[in-house]
Amino acid sequence: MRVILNPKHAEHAPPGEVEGGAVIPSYESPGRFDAIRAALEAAGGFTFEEPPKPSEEPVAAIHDAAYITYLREASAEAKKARDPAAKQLWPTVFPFGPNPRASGVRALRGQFCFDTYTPILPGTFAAALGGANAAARSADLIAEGTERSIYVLTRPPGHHAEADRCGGYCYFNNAAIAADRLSKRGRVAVLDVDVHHGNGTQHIFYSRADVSTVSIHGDPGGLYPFFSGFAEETGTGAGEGFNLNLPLPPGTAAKDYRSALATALEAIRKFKPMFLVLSFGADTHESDPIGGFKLPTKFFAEMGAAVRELDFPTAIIQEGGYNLTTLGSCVTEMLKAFT
Ligand code: SP5
Ligand code: ZN
Repeated sequence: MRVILNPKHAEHAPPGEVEGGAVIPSYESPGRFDAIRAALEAAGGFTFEEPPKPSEEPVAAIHDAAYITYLREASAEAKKARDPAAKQLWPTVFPFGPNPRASGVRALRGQFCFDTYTPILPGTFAAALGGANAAARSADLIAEGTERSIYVLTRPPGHHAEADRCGGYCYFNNAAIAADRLSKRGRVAVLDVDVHHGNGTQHIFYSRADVSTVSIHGDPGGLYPFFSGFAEETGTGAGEGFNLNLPLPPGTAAKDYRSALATALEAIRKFKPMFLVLSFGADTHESDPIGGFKLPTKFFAEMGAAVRELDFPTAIIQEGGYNLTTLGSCVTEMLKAFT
């Protein structure tokens, strides 16, 4: 299987994240990428390549121009700063209300971001752009029929990123970029199995009938992102009926996950897409430090086989997964089903 790498991922390395008013080590780290790559190399059967020289074109198809400019300029500002504190841009205020004014840089940090998990660092723009271009490349290879399935090894992840906001460790929505590119050739289903609801992907396609979004995740009543991912969210306008959320309680194990997966796959079959994008997070694993689900490693092979059986050309995009010891095996088990 061909693996498209984000060659710039390590330029984004958050020094920490805020939890309960304290700074703790960031769960989303460059070591995640290295762990996955090492596991795939050890397993064999995977070839690694970089996308062509990155451009902003894939990103502009999904994200607002002002947001892209903000990320580019804020990253450059952080790079230029001498004061170490000014090399990390954290939002502190989130403008809201009927007439929010967000022109100054401190207000913009909160206007273009919806949480405290997503700082802008000197290399954030380059790293996010590298991932977006890797996702675009994967979509193009799938669209042309060059590959039947392909995997994008990237971080930071993408599925929480909205058209005009970062959040949840995500800056550019890699899966949405891939899905939108594929949608030029035919209907696309996005299946999101990260343990967190992909609010960005849902929102981006919420009113579209040509891209259906299906997600299995922890009930947002108790799990991040808390504000999105409830079963009642089914799409709007022309997109009504093309968004399916399958929230599951904390502690969900293989048996209940299997039924939800069957429901998701059935909905995708009924939609009859030409292409599939799999937003793959391994944070459903029983060892994940923030997920709360109880899937054993061997279930990832079953998940891969079940998705493979749909038999659509598939771009697989890496999202979350935060236990560095088990992450590589989860990804490998899942991908081996496609090879
Ligand atoms: C792509 C992705 O998986 N993003 C996830 C963003 C979740 N951020 C919230 C992390 C909160 C961690 N809380 C620590 C509690 C551990 N017991
Ligand atoms: Zn996640």
